[in-house]
This record gives sequence, C-alpha cells and structure tokens, in this order.
Amino acid sequence: MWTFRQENFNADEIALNGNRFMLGNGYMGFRGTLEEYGREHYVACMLNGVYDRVGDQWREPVNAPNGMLVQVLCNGEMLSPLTSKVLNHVQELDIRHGIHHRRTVFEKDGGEITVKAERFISHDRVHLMAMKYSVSASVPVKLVIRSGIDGAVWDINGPHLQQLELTGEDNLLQAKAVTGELKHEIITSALNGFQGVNCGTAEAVWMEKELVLAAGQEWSFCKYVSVCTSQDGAGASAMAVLECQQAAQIGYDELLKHHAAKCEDFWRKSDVVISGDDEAQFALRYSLYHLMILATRHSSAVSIPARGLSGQVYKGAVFWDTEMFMLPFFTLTDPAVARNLILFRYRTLDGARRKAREYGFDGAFFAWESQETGDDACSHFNVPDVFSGRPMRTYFRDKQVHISADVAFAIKQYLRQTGDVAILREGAAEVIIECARFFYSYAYYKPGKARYEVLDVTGPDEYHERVNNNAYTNKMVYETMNIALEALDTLRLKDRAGYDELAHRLNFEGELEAWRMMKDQLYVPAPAADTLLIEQFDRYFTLEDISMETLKSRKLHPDEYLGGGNGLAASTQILKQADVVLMLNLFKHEYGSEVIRRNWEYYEPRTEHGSSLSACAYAMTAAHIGKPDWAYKFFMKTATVDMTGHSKQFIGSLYIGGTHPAANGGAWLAAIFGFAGVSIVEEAVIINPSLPEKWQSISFPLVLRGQEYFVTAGREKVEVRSADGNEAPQLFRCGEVSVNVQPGKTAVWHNKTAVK
Ligand code: IFM
Repeated sequence: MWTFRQENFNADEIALNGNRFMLGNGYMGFRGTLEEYGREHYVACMLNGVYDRVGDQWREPVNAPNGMLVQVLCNGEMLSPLTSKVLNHVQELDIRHGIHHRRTVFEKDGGEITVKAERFISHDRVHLMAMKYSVSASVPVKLVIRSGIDGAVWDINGPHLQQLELTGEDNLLQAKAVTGELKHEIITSALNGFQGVNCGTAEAVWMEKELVLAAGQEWSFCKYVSVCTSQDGAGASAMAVLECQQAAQIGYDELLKHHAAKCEDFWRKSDVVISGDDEAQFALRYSLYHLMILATRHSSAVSIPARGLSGQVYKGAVFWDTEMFMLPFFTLTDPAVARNLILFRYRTLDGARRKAREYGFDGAFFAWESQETGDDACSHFNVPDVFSGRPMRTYFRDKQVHISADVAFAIKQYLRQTGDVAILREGAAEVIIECARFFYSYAYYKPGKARYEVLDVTGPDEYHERVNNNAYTNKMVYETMNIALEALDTLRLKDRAGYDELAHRLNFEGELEAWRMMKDQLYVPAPAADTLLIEQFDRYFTLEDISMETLKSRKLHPDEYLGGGNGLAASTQILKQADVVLMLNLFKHEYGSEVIRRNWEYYEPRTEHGSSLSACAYAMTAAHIGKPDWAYKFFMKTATVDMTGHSKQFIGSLYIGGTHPAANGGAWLAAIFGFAGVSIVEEAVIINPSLPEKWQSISFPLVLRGQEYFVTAGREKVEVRSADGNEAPQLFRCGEVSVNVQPGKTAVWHNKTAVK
C-alpha cells in the first residue's frame, strides 16, 4: 500500500493535513493544502535555507508566493469545502511517487460539480512544481476558473515579502518580491495551459476564464510553476520564466515520468519491506517518504530543519536532529545526501566559531538552532510562559554543548560507513578539530579528583538545565576528543598534503597532547556497581522521584512548560526525552545488555517522551536487549507521528506543530538498527534480528563503503546478498558466525549458523 488517503472533509484538520500531505524536494516544500485555500489556511511554499527577519522578531524561513492557487466560481461563489456543500471529498498522497491528489464533489443548484487536482514537486528539476486540474459537472453550468499566484502567504513572524510586483502576460504570470532584512529576491512564475483574461489585486495575480460546461463534460488544464530566488544566482526572474516555458514544452506527463523515476530510484535504494505487519509497513514507508521529500540532493548549502519544510516552526532551524536521527539513514542508503548534510556543518563553521567566542570559548560551538550562517537563531527567552505570557529564560542556546559532539560523532559514523576520507580534507577534519578545541576549552580540570569534568550543561533531557556531568554529554565529549585524534591520524596517513595544509592553517599540532590527556582523564559517569544504573547527571538521583501521573496531576495548564527554572519536572526525576538511554543506544557494544535493561527499566517510566526524538531510542535499545515487544510500541509511535499528528503542539504558548523528520529517521533506525539488529563495527556488519511478534522478516538495501548489499532478516534465517557490481568482500556476522560475503554472492544463516 502506497497511498495515504483521507475521506471526508474536516475543517479542524486543515493545519494537520497541511503536514500530512506535504510535498517537497529538499529545495522547497509545499504544504498539503487545497488549491483554493489562502494564507489563513496555512498555505506555504517554504524555501529551504532562505531566511529573513522582520523587526526584532525571530528570523524564520521565507515562504514563496503560492503559485498553486486555483479557484472555481459558480454564480460568483468560490467553491470550497469550507463554505460550499460537499457530497464527497478525498485527499490522497501517493508516497511512492510524491503526488498529491484531491477530488471534491460539490452540490450546486441541484447538480454536482467535481473538482480534481493532481500535483507534484519535481525531484528531477528542483525549481519546478506542476499541476493537472480538472472540473466537470453533472448538469449544464457556467463557471469561472481562476488560476494564479497568491502573494499573501502564511507567516509566523512575517511579513517577509516586500515590494511585491505582480505581472501577467498572456498565460505567464509572475510574482516577485524582496525580503525585508537580507533583500533576497523571491520569484514565483506560473504558466497556465489555457488562455484567459489577466486579473489581479495588490496581493495576487491570476488568469480568469469563463467556462460553459454541458452535463457530463469535463474541462482540464495543466499548470507549471517555478520558484527561484537570488540565492540561486543572478537572473532568478528569467530563470523562473524559462523553467516554466521549458516545462510546458516538455509537458505534464513527461515531467511526471521523470519525477517518478527519481522517486523510484529513492525506493530502490531505501525501501524496507516488513512481512507480516501491514500497519507497520505503511507507517515506515510513510516515514521514509518524508525523508525523501527533504533530501538535500541539490546542495550542501542547506540541511534539513527540525520541522522539515512544513512551516516556520522552530525558526526553520537545523538541530542535532539531522546528525543524530536522519543522517544514518542517508549515509547507508544515499551517501551523497549525507555528504551534503555534513558539508553544511562545514559551511556554517564560522557561525559556530562565532558562538564559541561569544561565550568565551575556543573552537566551534554549534548552534542549537542553526540557520544558513551557522549563527544560533535560538533566543535566550525561547518559551513563553502560559500563565503570564512572559518569555522565560531558557538555556537551550547557551548550554546544549552536546551539539558540537553530535556533529563530530556523525562525521565519524559517516567516515566509517562510507570510507569517504576525502571529506576530511574538504572540511570535515576542520569541523572536528574545532569541536575538540571547543570542548578542551569548555571542560574543567578538578585537581582534587584528578579528572576533567563537563559542568553547567543541558543534556538531551531539556527539562533539567545547567546540570553537571550529564552522562550523554560527557560520553560524547570523550568521543569527540577521540574522533579528533583518530581523524587526524587518518588524514596524516592517507593525505599527507591535506594534513600539512590543515596543520599549517589551524596550527593544532601543539594542542594534541593536551587533548589526549583530557580524553584520558575525562569523567564519564559509569554504571553503579550494585544497581548498574548510570546517573543522568550529578545528583539526579537525589531529585524527587514521582510518577508521571503525579507530575501530570500537578499541572495547572495543559501546555505549561515543565522544564527550566520553575517547571514542574525540573526538581523531579521526570525527564523530557531519552538521555542516558540514548547514550546507551549509541554505545551499546560497550555496555552489556544487563546495563541497558536496568537503565531502560529505570528511565522509561520517568520519561515523558515529550519530544518526538525519544521513542526511537527506547525502541532500539529494547530490541537490542531482546525485548522487541517492549520496542514495538515505541517504534509505532515514532513511525506514525506525522500520520496521527499525535505530538506536542505547544511548549508554553509556543506553537511547535509540523512534521517530524527526526522521528521519521528514528523509525528507520528502530527498524534497521533495532529490529533487524544491524550494527556496523570496525571489522564487520553485525546482524542480530529481534523481530516483533507479527513480523516474519524485514528486508532492506544498505550501501556500505560504496558497495551495495541486500539484507533479509527473518526469525530463523538471515540472508545477505552482495551486489554483482561490488568489488570487495565484506564481513557480516550473525550470532557468533562470521562470513566474508563475496561480490555477487549470498550468505545465509539458519538459526545463526551459516549454511552458505
Ligand atoms: O532537537 C529537539 C530537542 O531535542 C527537543 N525539542 C525539539 C527539538 C527539535 O526537534
């Protein structure tokens, strides 16, 4: 099943459906709204990496003028499910090919008028969207069709589009605007496949055509829309026009064919087949669809914001979500995208350096909320209090130092899994060095304890701010120092000239010994000898130990913020999201299953899962310790979040709705690293399936160091096929049995014993 479908119209779900039915191609995203909608219905064509600020409000991404506007008027009344009588309404998303469909039957003057629209954002031509629109009637009717560009766009902290110029010449329309702060030119051009009269207002331009339809007659047209900005280079306006003209020449069906072929390519590289559980199958594919529409194939100047391209929530910013929850999917299915995501951190390194300086540290302190320059978009007062309306002082920006470690960790995983050493010279080594420098300047040496500590931080559990020795953070800092030393060794060995150039430019060689010493003496909270529990941070266990129910019963407002200085959770052991368990998941081979189990059982009941990043960590660790039944509900939670819309919509009075690409990535992680039990260690790929009751098997492709594999992990049987074109053998291990799988060959394990 490849279709997400909704029947019947529900006006309360306009915002949610905008997320559910998203289209996108990494360059832009278009919300799943209906063609006749306007700004008040959250129509948005969000541009990736184009930001603007109005006054002293938060900077946020810019929405382009809406080129998909089409309206049908009957007797002067615009047909819309919001105001007209609807006999039947279906909205559908073909997740395999990224195509949005809607079909609405309106009742009008005793007859039926049916509107159908199909649209896609091309994965073949990044600036292009196309639509096929048709209208038919069961009785003779006179209609007016309007098709144009709406310059009135949804903004949270706008308006961003200034100096709006609207033009129309024959069937080619254009809306051109300049953003207030950075003076980006934003252009939407639209070419209608019909002749009509050009009309407009100060905010919109459209073509109008009168239609007389006989009973049973259908009329249709195609529309080609192109969006370009001055960030794409000089002549954006001409570029947008040309794109529409070329698209019209090529024609809708042909464009669709090329777009669909790119989507097929995505699925060939990344589809996961679950046998025995249709619900999980669809949820996982739906999650992968959301990653497909966000993949930044076209550029390393942009990354993937925490709410994808579904809106300006969270300032359209890039968080650690990308590295820790999405990157592994791309690295192991489409490494070129992963490479772009890593290079984005290099391109924004100067912003991270500025942030480190701002706080008095060396190196690079990566932003909690990064926009295009790498400077931190997060404000000091990031959550408005629901009671007083006052913005509260939060320390997301100042204290989540783990982001620099997450970036370094992600690069290490990418290197290990791709073997792409060249990226070190292209910027990755510089990023890693600056992260190590940052932590060296951040850590404290405690002479009395003869160790380094990492003090005054906020870990993944944001409810406890400004804590000391957060286990996740300390472990990740340790890893960063290690990664830096290792990466420089690798560069020295494999690319001496590259190493020398970097050593000369960054002058780090005199610091290496100090980094090594810090690493060796860094305090990383360990499991207690008796309980095996790892304390989340110093004195966490002394906090009030209450149940989730008790915490909830203390709430005075459903959206009150639980963290920060006065939040209800701050003085208790209730945590927002996986923290120790996330750390255990990343380093599961260093900690035995018993340590993971004990910590899972301790922390899970105390975890609110108030972030969509939480569930997948619990799913992966549970599967790893042989508890797939515990894992399943967390897997389903992460995989269905954007279908159900069951996620927090507010923190304090701040709206945080939208799509959740980290959870989408988390669904893949839980399926592959959790249930299929894949882990990639230095010498081998381990496959240790731990399947939920209903699942017979899970099959998926993986690309590792440029070679393609296809894995099927079942209850009794595991099969690994190495593609014909592969060049070298690769060691796979299932149970205790390792097999060096040769190119073009298949290895099979029965009950963890190799038979071929
Ligand atoms: O990055 C996350 C964070 O961990 C929890 N709050 C939401 C952010 C964006 O998804």
